[in-house]
Amino acid sequence: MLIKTSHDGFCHPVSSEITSQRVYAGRRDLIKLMASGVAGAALTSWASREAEALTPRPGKLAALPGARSSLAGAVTMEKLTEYKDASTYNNFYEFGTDKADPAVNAHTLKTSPWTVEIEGLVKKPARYALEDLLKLSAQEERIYRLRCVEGWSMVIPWVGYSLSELIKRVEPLGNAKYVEFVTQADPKTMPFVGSRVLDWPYVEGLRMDEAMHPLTLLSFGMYGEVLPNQNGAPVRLVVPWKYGFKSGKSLVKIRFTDKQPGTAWNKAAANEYGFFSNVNPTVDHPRWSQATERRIGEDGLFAKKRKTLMFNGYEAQVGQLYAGMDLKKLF
Ligand SMILES: Nc1nc2c(c(=O)[nH]1)N[C@H]1C(S)=C(S)[C@@H](COP(=O)(O)O)O[C@H]1N2
Ligand SMILES: [Mo]
Repeated sequence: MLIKTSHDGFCHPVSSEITSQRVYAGRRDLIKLMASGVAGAALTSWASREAEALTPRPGKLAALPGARSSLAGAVTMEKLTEYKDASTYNNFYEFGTDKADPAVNAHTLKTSPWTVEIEGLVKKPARYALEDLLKLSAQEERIYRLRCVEGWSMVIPWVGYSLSELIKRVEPLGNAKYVEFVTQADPKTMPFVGSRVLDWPYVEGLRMDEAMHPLTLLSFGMYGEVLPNQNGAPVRLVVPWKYGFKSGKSLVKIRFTDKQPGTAWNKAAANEYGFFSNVNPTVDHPRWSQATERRIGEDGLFAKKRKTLMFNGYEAQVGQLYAGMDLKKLF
């Protein structure tokens, strides 16, 4: 049964309905686990995970479910960050520089209609309407750690598909070596575009092999719903082994180039924010250590800082991309 509401202009199941579907799916998994005899130790973490997945959400956004990803490394078993924290503690400078600003200000972002342009060194340049982009590949749920360069991290169930699915579709030319991500910069709806904190639009970039890596996620949702504006609606990148600023929000253009793109934070301070910006506990930021991090939601008086992991814990999956590179120089 699908319960529909009409107050916000589109139809979607209410959150209680989503919840019961999840509980149902969860029970089935549990029965399977019991039957296979591996319940035991797994059970506690399974139970706490399910409890986490049931964290009450606003339920005001359209449902965007995805099948749990089976990709190696794409699902961490760590405790999820509360939806409330993930959606109220944000970096999105177009809406202000305080962590609380985006949640307060981003309601003005107009996410429909939305198009993403694919241009540059590709055989098939295209202009995708969001609706078509959403359907280009099956939506998956990936539970990724995201580690901000400022020293905090979250664990978020993102919904989307590998960026490589889109890249294969547009057929990059042989001389395409980098991918540039251009994000929305609309001074009418984004109050801080026009301020001088950054050079707008916010631009990011990846080397082609990084962009093609299956863990690089083109994301449309989180916690089973479409992205809230403050998290980069309607479409953003999530590159889990790099500092958070590499994951551009509210993408409008993806451009294939033969030169390393000039990126927003690199232009602002090249000595502090390198092009690669792989999470690396052994390479300090010039003004602070990167060896430890604070997990958002664990910041009580006695909460211990966590050790930051090489490539944010994704070394087995992505380490090979950087074989032979001096990561102190190419930070
Ligand atoms: N367009 C745009 N994208 C952006 C930013 C930004 O200011 N503008 N901030 C980045 C930074 S510094 C981080 S840590 C992540 C935060 O993502 P989240 O708010 O969804 O956790 O978004 C990144 N993407
Ligand atoms: Mo960040």
